Amino acid sequence: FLPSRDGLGVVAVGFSGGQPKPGVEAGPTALIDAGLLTQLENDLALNVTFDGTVASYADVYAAHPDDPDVRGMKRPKTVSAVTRQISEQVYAHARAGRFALTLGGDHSIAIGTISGSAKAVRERLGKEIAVVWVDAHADINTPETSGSGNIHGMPVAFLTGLARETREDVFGWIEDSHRIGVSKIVYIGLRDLDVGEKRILRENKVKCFTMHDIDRHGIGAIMDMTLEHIGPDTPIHLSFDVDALDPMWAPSTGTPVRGGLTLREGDFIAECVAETGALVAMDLVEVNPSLDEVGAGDTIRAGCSLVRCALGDTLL
Ligand code: B3U
Ligand code: MN
Ligand code: MN
Repeated sequence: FLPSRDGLGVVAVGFSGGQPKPGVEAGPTALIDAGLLTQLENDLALNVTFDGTVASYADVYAAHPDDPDVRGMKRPKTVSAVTRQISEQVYAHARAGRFALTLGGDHSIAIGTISGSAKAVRERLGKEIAVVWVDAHADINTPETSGSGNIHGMPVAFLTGLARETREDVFGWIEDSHRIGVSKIVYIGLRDLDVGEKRILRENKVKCFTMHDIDRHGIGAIMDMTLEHIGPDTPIHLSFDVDALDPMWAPSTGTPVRGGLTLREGDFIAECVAETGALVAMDLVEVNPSLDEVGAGDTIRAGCSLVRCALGDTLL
């Protein structure tokens, strides 16, 4: 089984509304200006489909001038409308057999990317995707467990159905075909979890490899266990939050947490999922070049490296 790949579709999401810090909307432009797409086209000979626009969602913001909290969620209608749009874009790429690469933006956008790939892969290959979520955080708060109300801390809850809403304009558009089972997620790099999130992860027996596990077993064994849990013949969506890397390598991100992955460990994770031949989509999120301007170049270079590795650049 190999999900035959017919080129690469790029979605550039200049969106920061899932969290309070401005600047992360400039992530995609910074990555593209650093030459990421040229590298993929020239060095990896990928056939890139990209409309050349970094969406700013001015129309969505204008349509929701005041976007009052719903169940404590901040900017719920804006985030819902943006992620719904992304879901359709990723779906279109994946349905056509293209690898869907989404450049963020904050991690709330994974509500769109993963729902889009889950639906497309169900239709195209008759399979449920697995998700490798690489992050310092689990982003699995429900609106009720979240202390911050920031939706970038909730995408996994909405994608698994642990959080649900009936209002169509507040994520009620998410259908069963968009969802993934909790057993299909593997976390790598966790080190900053809320109390409610720990309970959710335990109660649902979610596969988690924390920094402690990486220290104990080494990243090689962790990747063996990750791919063993996922099993063969399973299309994989890699959602990579750059804050999984230690701030030494990626300081320009909204919520850096010390004690993270080295650059090599991050690249190795991407290389191992690429090696399976089953990777169908990747998100790279939370690159915020306006935070720690001294380290922005390092952060962007690290982001470009992770994407190249996930697309097979470092495999012989
Ligand atoms: N768990 C916290 C903090 C957080 C989650 N994701 C990031 N930060 N980047 C929350 O707000 O839900
Ligand atoms: Mn995240
Ligand atoms: Mn994070």
